[in-house]
Amino acid sequence: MASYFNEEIETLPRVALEALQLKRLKATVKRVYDNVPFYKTYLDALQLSPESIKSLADLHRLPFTTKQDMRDSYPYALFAAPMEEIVRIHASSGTTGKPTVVGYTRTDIDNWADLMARTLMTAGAHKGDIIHNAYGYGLFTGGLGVHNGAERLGASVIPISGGNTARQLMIMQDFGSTILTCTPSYSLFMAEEAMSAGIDFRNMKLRVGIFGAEPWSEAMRGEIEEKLNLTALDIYGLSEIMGPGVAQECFEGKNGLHIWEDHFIPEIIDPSSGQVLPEGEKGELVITTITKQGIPLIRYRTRDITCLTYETCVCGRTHARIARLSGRSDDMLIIRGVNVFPSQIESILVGIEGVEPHYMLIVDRKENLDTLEVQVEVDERIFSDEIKVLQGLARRIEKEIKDMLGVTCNVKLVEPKTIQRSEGKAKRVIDNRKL
Ligand code: DLL
Repeated sequence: MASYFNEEIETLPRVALEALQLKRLKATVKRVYDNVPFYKTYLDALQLSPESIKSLADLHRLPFTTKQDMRDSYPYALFAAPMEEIVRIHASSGTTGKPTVVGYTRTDIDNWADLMARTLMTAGAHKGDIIHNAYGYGLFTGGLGVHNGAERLGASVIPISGGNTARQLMIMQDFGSTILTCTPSYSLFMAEEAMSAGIDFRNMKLRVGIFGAEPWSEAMRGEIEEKLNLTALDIYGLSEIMGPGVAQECFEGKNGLHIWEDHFIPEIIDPSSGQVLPEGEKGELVITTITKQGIPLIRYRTRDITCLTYETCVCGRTHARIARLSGRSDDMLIIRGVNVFPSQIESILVGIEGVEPHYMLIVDRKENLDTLEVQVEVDERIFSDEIKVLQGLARRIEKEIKDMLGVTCNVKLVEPKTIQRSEGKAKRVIDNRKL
């Protein structure tokens, strides 16, 4: 039998769950209509008012919200609460140099902690667990999101954040960590480092790993479970909607991630037509938040590809499940946990003298760490310069990319006209990672 953080809500019969969703959806539409000019304009143009929401099916009549809308509203224009009520701000990569900004009220932070505690328990965590939280702390939602949930649950959390792997391994052993939270690729990197340091995970107390924030596969799950000697579970979330804890795979079922429907309404759409797809069909996940106050979003297009099932689950939870994510409907890459859009790199390159706007991103995974090589064409003049000048330019581009996007890369300058030109959509990315 599963243990629940909030049994009543987690096992709520679907009829009651849907009634709760409708009540909350109505309140959310009213909140954004009254407080966010963007939504008011949109709804007025469609001749929709908060009162036109009479059933959950009416959700489909509402407009989508996109990452572009968030960018156009940078930084605060989509906030539905006055700044006096916003107690936390997080951000993630946008499609240009500017990040996507989200704000949380005290109630939002409280709900998030509850949902993350529920998420951790769904993965089999309980009081007495020692949660080794190696998600990054900072503007990224991973670190603080998991942290608050662990405290809310009453577990002991180690706020180790990312990096310094040798120290991570020492602490994990000495402190008796029982649960590991980090990106799946970082867990494999830890395994590698442990191996070379002669550390055996079989002598550790880790039982469960809660891995997400980037795509991974069943094959990777197998490898992680074997190398780290634990049960590896999938966690999903995105900062626009809240952060980690939007959906979580349960320990008992280990087959799809429960999406917390008392706070979020999921839909799957055809990414090109926008049509809602039936249960079980693969498409883009769209999420409407129904309890958020700081920045409620109506039909947010996540760009993540998955499918939904409402089938009952062995764990007893009634909330729908999404399948492991199988890709994106845009060109966003996740490199060492950092979201990167090719357009962001492009906007950095165009600002640099002597560099042509022709580039190629080559992503790979070496020894379980993502690598990014940026091949950039330089103009004739620069190319005929001495090697020192070229090297200086390459280091400068690497530094600008690191400063702006937070991702380390290796820049390779190439001769003019060597990057393949395209007559249609330019191919900017070669992703050699086999996930
Ligand atoms: O990655 C929040 C998070 C932190 C989730 C810790 C899980 C654990 P963002 O930086 O806004 O937020 O990136 C969100 O990451 O739209 C997906 O494309 C991707 N992503 C998140 N979880 C998974 C997952 C956090 N389990 C974006 N599988 C999302 C595949 C994932 N991709």
